[in-house]
Amino acid sequence: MYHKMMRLSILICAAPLFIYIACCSAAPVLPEPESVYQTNYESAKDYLRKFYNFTEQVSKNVTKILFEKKIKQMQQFFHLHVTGQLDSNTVDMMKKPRCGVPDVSNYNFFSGKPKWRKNPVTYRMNNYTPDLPQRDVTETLQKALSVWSDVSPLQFHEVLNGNADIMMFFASLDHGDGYPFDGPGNVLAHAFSPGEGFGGDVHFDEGEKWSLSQRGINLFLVAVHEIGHALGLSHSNDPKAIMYPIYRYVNTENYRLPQDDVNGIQALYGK
Ligand code: TQI
Ligand code: CA
Ligand code: ZN
Ligand code: ZN
Repeated sequence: MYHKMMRLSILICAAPLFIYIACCSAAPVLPEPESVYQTNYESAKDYLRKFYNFTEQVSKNVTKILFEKKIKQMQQFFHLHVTGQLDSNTVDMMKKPRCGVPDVSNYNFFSGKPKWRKNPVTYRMNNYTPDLPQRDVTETLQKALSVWSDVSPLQFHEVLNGNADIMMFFASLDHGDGYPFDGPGNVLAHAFSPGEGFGGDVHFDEGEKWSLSQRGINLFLVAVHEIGHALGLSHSNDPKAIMYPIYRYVNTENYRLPQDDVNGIQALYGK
């Protein structure tokens, strides 16, 4: 009985194989499997670079792991069998013509996706830092707000007294919200996600040496980052994003919001 089944299955397998060989016999040479894999691998990497923010890593092993992860993301997106392998369904899908917009972004939201359900959103500058002329602080924080309003339908209106949605101030150590600052270094500032009360508020650590240049801590860059939080963006894993959780100085003249952050704010509020 067992043998009969074996034979049967061999027959079933053999038939399509034979047809396949017969069909392909007209082809001049069968391409070597290895080189097919190589070209697919190279073009798959191009594809993942373009649409899944894949980047080659220094370590081959790390590249391999990242490659598998990105393949899985892509398979998930297209509802393919998620194998992490460059199987034929996946290769076929990659060969299909498609629009040039990446499938995955790196921005993130807070859980529950809090956002402002009003427009304009009000802000108030409650105090200033002695590190910089008052006019520069006002101008810098306004510039940081407009970085976000320039690429979204959001508008910001300043209020000079009373409560505002986004209350901004400089403070040292304990300042009444349960998240005391820590003097020079470490935490530079923090912000609360959109909501009532502390929601949307932005606090800067007066313990830092605030600057508008590369020295000390650049107020503009930190403000853009914190306002991002105050509008509902959490950290991104795109190293180019302003919402990437590592401080890096970039030229702030004619500053343009990185694409990942533009995608993030537009996903939340529209274009
Ligand atoms: N302040 C942290 C931050 O804003 C506080 C924080 C940690 C946080 N996790 C959070 C705030 C999640 C909201 C949601 O990220 S920080 C940077 C950056 C800081 C860090 O002082 O460490 C900037 C402030 F990105 F450079 F690391 C501003 Cl730009
Ligand atoms: Ca600090
Ligand atoms: Zn605070
Ligand atoms: Zn942050």
